[in-house]
Amino acid sequence: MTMLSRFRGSMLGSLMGDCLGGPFEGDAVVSRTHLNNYFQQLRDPKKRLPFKPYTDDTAMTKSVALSLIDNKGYNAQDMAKRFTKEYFAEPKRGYGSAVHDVFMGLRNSNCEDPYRPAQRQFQGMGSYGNGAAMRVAPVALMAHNDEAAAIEIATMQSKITHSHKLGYQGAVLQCLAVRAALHTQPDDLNVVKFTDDLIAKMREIEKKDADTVVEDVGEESDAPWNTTSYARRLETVKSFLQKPEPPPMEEIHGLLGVHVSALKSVPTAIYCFLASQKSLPGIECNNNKFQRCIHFAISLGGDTDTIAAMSGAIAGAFFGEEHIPQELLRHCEAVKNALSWADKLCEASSNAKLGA
Ligand code: R7I
Ligand code: MG
Ligand code: MG
Ligand code: MG
Repeated sequence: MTMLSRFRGSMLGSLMGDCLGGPFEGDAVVSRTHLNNYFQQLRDPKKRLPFKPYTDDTAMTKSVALSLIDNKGYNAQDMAKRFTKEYFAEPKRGYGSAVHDVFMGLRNSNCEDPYRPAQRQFQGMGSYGNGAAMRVAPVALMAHNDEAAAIEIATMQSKITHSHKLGYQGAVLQCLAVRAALHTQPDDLNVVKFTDDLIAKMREIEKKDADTVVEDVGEESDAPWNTTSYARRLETVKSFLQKPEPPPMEEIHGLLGVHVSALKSVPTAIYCFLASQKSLPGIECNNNKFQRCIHFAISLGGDTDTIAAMSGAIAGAFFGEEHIPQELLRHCEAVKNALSWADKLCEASSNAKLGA
């Protein structure tokens, strides 16, 4: 499989998760039978169905992709301007409820300091929403040869809207997951090892990010910060993957989450990708593992567009364009645009000078 196929798969996967998951955002859970029916109808060429528009997840992914392409790397002010322009052109794409204030601040200051408005969010704490993670896949593609640059750019692009540690760390984790998928041969995937590698990387990042008090505590302790650790959440992912079947929905909701916060959605998206390598009870998918992943992600309910977009970006990078069902793609808005972002990212990534 070529890298180009994986780039295209990742951009299409993210788009499809967003478009097909969008109608269910906020539902408590979505019955798998209902979803079997939904996917069957979508695949039926005779059925005329309402078009599935993309939401903020894709609107922001577009800005990240085009900014990286046109600048041959990361340019904070340019990216902030694109986010702002995109938002005011189409504010009704389902954006998070607080992020509007960031775009107002950016517009009013002409993006002079592109990080300043985000720092004011939530009484100066910054947002820990999943908005920086949901749009990060182009960073993983652009920096597919350079992990340090991927981490740096994932962090900095987050801080334009999400300066809370959990906001940008979630984006870093999602970026690392897409990169890992890009570099894993389908026959070589070991879901536990995939998770262990991410755990090791997040431990490092969390250690570096911890304030002094936390560093003194040591990583084996039960200090409160550990309950908000991505590495810890990924341990839960691993324990779920080691069971013969996914745990009951309440356990997935309680221990991983399906929330608009990055902490309670990014590990969940990674879990959806890894769990859907095997058949899942109640999910019909014509043996297409990509479709199974999107189906499973939506079935969890909550932040369905975002969790499906994030797991779709990972699954698409892993399986490549060829595994993404055309019958489903034809319902999604902006497929041609997503393909062009992938193609340009592929070209730009080969001669990019990275570093944020
Ligand atoms: O993170 P963000 O861009 O929203 C993305 C979500 C995705 O599901 C999209 O599909 C879209 O529907 O929205 O936007 P923010 O407004 O920054 O964060 C989203 C929400 O997370 C906020 O509206 C809050 O409900 C919550 N949140 C916080 N709550 C308390 N304290 C984020 N940060 C905080 C916080 O610090
Ligand atoms: Mg959305
Ligand atoms: Mg929404
Ligand atoms: Mg969402």
